[in-house]
Amino acid sequence: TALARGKKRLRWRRARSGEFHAKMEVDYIWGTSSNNVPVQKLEQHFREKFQSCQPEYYVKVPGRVNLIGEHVDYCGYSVFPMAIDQCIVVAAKRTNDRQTVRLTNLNSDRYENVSQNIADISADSLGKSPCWSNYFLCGVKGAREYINESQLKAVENIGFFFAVTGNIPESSGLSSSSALVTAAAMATLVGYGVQIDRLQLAEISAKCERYIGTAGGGMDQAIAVNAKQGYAARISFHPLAVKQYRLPSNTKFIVAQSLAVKNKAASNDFNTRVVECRLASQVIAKRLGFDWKQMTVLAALQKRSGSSHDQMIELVHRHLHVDGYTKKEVCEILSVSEDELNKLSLTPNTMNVTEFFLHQRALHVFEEAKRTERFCELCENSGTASELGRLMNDSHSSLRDLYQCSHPDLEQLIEICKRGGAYGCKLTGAGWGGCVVVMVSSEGADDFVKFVKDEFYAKRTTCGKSVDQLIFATNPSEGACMYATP
Ligand code: ADP
Ligand code: NG1
Ligand code: MG
Repeated sequence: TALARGKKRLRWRRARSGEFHAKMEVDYIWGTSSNNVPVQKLEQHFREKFQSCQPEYYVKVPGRVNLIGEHVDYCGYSVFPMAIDQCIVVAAKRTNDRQTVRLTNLNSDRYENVSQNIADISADSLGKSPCWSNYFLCGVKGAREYINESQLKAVENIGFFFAVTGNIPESSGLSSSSALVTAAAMATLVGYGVQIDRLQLAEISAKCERYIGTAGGGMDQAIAVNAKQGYAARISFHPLAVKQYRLPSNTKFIVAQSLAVKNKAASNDFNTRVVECRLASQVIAKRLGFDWKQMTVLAALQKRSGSSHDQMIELVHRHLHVDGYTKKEVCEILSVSEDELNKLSLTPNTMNVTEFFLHQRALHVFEEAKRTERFCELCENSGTASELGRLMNDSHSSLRDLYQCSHPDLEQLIEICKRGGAYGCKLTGAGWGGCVVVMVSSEGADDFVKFVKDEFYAKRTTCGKSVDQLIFATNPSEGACMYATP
């Protein structure tokens, strides 16, 4: 099938006047890697909630773990993630209920049912609350923004039934949010019968997730859509590009939850980091006499100045002081009023931040960009596990000390992983809790997992979760796919 062969285009049949073509060209063999997602239960739930209707198609989008290149995607630098088995699954059916999306979740104790007129989904309403349905509706909106006026007209009578389930540990840095948003965008486009390229699907999903309020970079959606089974990927931006990489054969990657969770859209911590990087770029640009308003990402600044990573690191030391910057000081340097700065550089939830650590954040980004390049080189040239592990350790130290996005519980877990004989370990995703990713030798993996279970999980309450869900070995999984019911 097109997807199983990894072809670039998802070839969905065009929908004509509301008629659904059940025989799609894309049908993925379901079950081979749906990793304990209860598809049967989802189908039953779908029938119960939606007048005994059967789903017409399913969409499955995986979470991801990032091996290196943390907090650099929104600065324009490459990242190195792989998709995991855990995923979001959406069961879908188009209805004649004009423009109404009805949304239900298999976990109905936790996630409320929602019914929403599609045309009323607005950026304003999505940004008001990071509730689960708003993530989904971001995806629906993103899909509709992608299609043109005449396509919109052709689908104006279509409504949807959507039922959702998933097993990506949420708010833990494995990108459950982006899997949900991307699955929603994909399910909507499939229903509309609109074709889209995988890279474009990744881009529209990254863009529409920002309606929830986080100014993310696009790594999560790019790997969720473009991952290939057995491969990690180097993802680069502007323009978006994906290069597949084999990982060293004698190693295994273990993911372990710190048990501290962090919803990224519920506080301004994530966006504060994004904005600190933006301001660092603009302040250095101003010092160098460039058009600083255009220099919103550090990679653009590097390109404009024609410098190497090391030269950028020198510029950080020369032009950015270690103490925090007040907003007033930034305004003085850039010769703008606070109102102008709000408009040019800040997000609604960072306008009241009083102190910006530009030196530390920019230093992390340039050094992490350099480490990521090195990591890719080592993967290409049979680098040793120790060399790769060292880069992961350095990445983590930098995230903890310069980026200040770790968590005390996660630090304990890191310390135990190191004692357990890891080649390398680091937090993955945005941080402030969430998961660590650990590189271990293949033959030592079982002993390592047992060690961490005894030293970390046995000493904590795990909120009813089985320990095997909290620490597991992971292999690179396949990206987003769909399945049309026969
Ligand atoms: P992550 O690191 O997992 O991406 P985020 O804070 O970005 O964490 O997003 C987590 C949010 O995504 C949750 O609060 C919830 O609203 C939504 N979410 C994740 N998984 C599911 C699911 N299975 N069902 C419904 N909503 C989900
Ligand atoms: P998580 O933790 O999965 O929400 C976030 C961003 C990524 C990236 C990482 C840090 C979103 C949707 N995701 O991931 O773009 O910046 O943090 O490397 O904003
Ligand atoms: Mg997220």
